Amino acid sequence: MNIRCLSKPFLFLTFALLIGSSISSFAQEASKSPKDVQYGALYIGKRHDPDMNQWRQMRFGEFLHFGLYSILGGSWQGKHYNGAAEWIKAWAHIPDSAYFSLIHQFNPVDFDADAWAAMAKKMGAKYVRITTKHHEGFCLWPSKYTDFDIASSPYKKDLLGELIDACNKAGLKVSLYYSILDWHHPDWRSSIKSESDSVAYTKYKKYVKNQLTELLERYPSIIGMWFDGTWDKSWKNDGEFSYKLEKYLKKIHPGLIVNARLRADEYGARHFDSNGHLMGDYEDGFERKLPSASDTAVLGYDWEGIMTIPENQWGYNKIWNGHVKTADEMIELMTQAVSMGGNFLVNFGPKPDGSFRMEEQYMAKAIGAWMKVNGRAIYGCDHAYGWEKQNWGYYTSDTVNHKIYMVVFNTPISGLLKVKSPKGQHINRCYALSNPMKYLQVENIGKQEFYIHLIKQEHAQPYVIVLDIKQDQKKKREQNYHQPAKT
Ligand code: 16Z
Repeated sequence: MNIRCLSKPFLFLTFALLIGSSISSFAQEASKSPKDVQYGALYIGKRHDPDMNQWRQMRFGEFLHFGLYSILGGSWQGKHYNGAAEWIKAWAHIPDSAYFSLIHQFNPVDFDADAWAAMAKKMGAKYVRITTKHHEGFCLWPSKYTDFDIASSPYKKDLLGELIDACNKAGLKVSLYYSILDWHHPDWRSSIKSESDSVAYTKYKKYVKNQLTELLERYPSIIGMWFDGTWDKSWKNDGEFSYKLEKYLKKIHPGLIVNARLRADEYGARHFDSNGHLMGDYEDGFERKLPSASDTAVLGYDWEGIMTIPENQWGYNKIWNGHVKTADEMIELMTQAVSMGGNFLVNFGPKPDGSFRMEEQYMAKAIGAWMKVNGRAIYGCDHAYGWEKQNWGYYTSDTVNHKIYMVVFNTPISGLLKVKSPKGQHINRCYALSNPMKYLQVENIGKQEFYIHLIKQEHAQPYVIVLDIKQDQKKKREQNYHQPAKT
């Protein structure tokens, strides 16, 4: 069997197309002349059912990449590869037989479902997403549709099921990653060039549908599916299939939350259909980067950013080269995401024995300590409509409790934080979240413009200033809108 991996330059091109497509221009262009799209968005606008509302309120989650690649940790035959560790089969041109034989070494003896759940919980995550099957094709649950699964490894047990139970017990929700691209399955194709390709790929799509049905039936508590590996022609050119698949999954699992990457419409448009409407329930293109803090284009739909701790490693890599993010940097990225109305996930790549490297343990602890004190500026918060971003950091808003949170990352030398409030919103009280009894002076310096006088100017960490807001009844802004489903 040939390695059906993609070459390096092609990968970068794909990546640019996949992640870099400008959403705003897409939406603008498409809105000019509505096209007749049969396999586009299932509905227009944001979902406001209880499942989606809950998902949006959670705001912060943990991503886990775990598979056969974890065993190699970025090394093959004495050579280390700095590319993303979960792609090592491609970087090191590992032959199928050698790579797929890794299944006989998969034995995470130190895996402790409760410990994994506790780590996510302690970090302050509200949901966990794990790779059930990455591009390599190895399944982290015992699947009746393949032997290339955990049941056939020395570990044997249902790691996925154990993790889901432990997470649920700890009060965490679970979403599952599933790759359409599959280097192992004999019927997977990147493109359809012959009748036999077509026959094979039809079988492969049946396999996908079977496995997804199996996952949803085995693990009924899961809240979402996150699809990856959908950029190949074979998949993109069958918009009808992914359209029907999204509908089917939501029918057998009502409330399921699906990322936009699953879909392509019949014109091959991905993420956003040919009329500029988001397909799936949220946009997922914000991978290792976030929209800029002034990009209002993202406010019309739900979205989620996913972040690696090192530059570009999802699966376990023994050696982290390049810049490794600190917890404070991660907290800033998370805050930025929430300030732009998005969710945020931090990725972890457990070691092959099922334990976590020190850097990851430290990251989880440090974020958790911050979230314990400041989490209310994140959970349940949204973009602060009308509050113009200032240089000290980011606003988030809790409209239920009428609070605006100022998450401060850069304290001005003057000790004065500038605030411009939108018309109709009045600052009743202002205080540091860490010291709510001590009100801070709010000096009016102009029309809707204020200086908040800090008491303390030295801060070792990002901190939160709270504004209690009173809003004029007549100026109440409509923050989110939802148009009824098209189908
Ligand atoms: C080259 O473009 C990419 C970059 C990352 C193709 C796939 C991916 C995969 C990563 O392996 C990881 O699972 C990430 C979430 N996913 C998009």
